[in-house]
Amino acid sequence: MKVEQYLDDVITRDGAAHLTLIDPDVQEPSVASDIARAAEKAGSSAIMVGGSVGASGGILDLTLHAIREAADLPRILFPSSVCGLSRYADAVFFMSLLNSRDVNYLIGNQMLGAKAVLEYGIEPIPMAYLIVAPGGTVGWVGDAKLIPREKPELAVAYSLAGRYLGMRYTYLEAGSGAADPVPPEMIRAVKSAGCKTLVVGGGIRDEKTARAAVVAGADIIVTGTAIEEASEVERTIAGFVDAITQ
Ligand code: 1GP
Repeated sequence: MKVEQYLDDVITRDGAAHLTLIDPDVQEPSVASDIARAAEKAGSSAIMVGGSVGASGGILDLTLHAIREAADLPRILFPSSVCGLSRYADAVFFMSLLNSRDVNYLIGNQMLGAKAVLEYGIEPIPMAYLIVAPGGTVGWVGDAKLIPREKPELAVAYSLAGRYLGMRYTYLEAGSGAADPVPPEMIRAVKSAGCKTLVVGGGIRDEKTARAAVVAGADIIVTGTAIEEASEVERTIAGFVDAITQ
């Protein structure tokens, strides 16, 4: 439980943690390495590596290598399927997309990948992954029955179900690049219902939105698109880190 314990310690110490999401399909490994270096300098707590389409095979391994050379931060896989696993990571968000209609995203890919996780020695962090409208590409790929934004009680019920199944993390996902992030009311409801570690991401583009999510109860904030599009990467990440830990 090294990476999970590390994140717990960061959250206890700083109130919240920031994770930098790198999608290997979006940039060359050399650029991923620049982002990782900037993330470490800016105080981000770990690098999440994954994406809905194309984050697998050689480019995934090369990106993980590039990140390792640039920064000492833990590298956590964020796989969309069994193809998103690699031996060159420290941990994996071992997710079940609880509101998917497709058994492959509920348990099929997990079964196919479990032996590799064991053999590679990467740390599995059990996670209830929930996709909230609008859901974006991941909602489409994962065949999610999107949780309506005005129905926090549905997110609470899924998060509780995940917790009772032994998942210590819940991830409320609005979809990468979402026009609207997860509503604070939904974050508040899920945290109030006793979620241990609550991750929120999708459409968080500015410090104010990140801060509002933490005030509502998020323990971990994930940003990808805002970093990909930033002209000054280190400053952008530092802004998020300051906003959620102040
Ligand atoms: C996507 O929640 C993450 O899975 C991050 O979303 O790219 O919108 O930051 P963004």
